Amino acid sequence: MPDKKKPLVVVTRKLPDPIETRMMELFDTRLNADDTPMSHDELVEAVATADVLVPTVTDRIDRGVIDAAGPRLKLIASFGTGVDHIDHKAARERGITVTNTPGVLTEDTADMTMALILAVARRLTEGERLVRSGEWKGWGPTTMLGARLSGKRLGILGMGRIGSALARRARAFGMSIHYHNRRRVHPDLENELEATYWESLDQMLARMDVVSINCPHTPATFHLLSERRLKLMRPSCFIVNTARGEVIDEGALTRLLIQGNIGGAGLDVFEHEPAVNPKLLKLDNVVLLPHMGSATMEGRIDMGEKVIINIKTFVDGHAPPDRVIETLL
Ligand code: 8YV
Repeated sequence: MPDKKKPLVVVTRKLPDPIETRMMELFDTRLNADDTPMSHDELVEAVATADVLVPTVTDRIDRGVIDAAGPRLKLIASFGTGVDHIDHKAARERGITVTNTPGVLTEDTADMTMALILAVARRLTEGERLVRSGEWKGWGPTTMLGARLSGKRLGILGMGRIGSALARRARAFGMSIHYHNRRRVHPDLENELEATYWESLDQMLARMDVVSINCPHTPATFHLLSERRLKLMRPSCFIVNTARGEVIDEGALTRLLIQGNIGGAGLDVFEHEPAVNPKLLKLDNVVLLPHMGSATMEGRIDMGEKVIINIKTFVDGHAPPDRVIETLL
């Protein structure tokens, strides 16, 4: 007999085994063993009876899903930091708390961002493709030349946790740090990073060698890098995105890359994931990854533990630590 006091927790995707096991011990947990993403109808069905929903970035928790929630659903404990897949207004109206898992994927995502910057500037994947193709004719003094990172300017769009962690790494590679953010960061952090603040994103974009997107996707950042802004970038500039595809106008970026108005791109996220603009696939100066910025085993376990802590504190009657406050979005 299931313990009636345990909350019914529906997990939409397969999580690491230790997390699923602990959830099974603590809650009346419904797992998704074969990891097939749930359809809209399946999500609607799940929220009708669940006390807690644990979605991921691949689940669209829109107003339709939230309106279908039964009276028991009081918590959406998302597995991930970004929360743009959830309609927060609809959740608030229904009195549903939303939590996420910030902080634990900072270092992994910053590592991947640095890896993408290196990969684009030094033509890593292009070189690898050449060797694998069997077409490599041997070393040449003017072949496979990339761009030196040391001494170059990195413009970080969004100086939050991941932006700052990226800045620390980039400094170790000899890059100088520039940033644009909704708010200027604390002087201590600015001093530590020797970072230059740009109130005007346009002004910053026009002067950078590399631009990295590290801000969340919100209504205010949708297509923040519009065609007009992308055109401000220097033709040699590289752009990397490990945040959300929607922040860049992917169509405009693709056109500008093809026209040679942008030097290269490293993209871990896409506007219409998992679809990728087919024209991007043909470009050599583009490195494409399948949204794996935070994909380490350690990170996934830390994320799962955060989800568990959020659920446990909530069902024990306390405010969960990682509540998403709508006004901060
Ligand atoms: C996660 C991410 O893997 O946390 C985020 O915001 O983009 C990813 O790195 C994903 O969201 C898990 O739901």
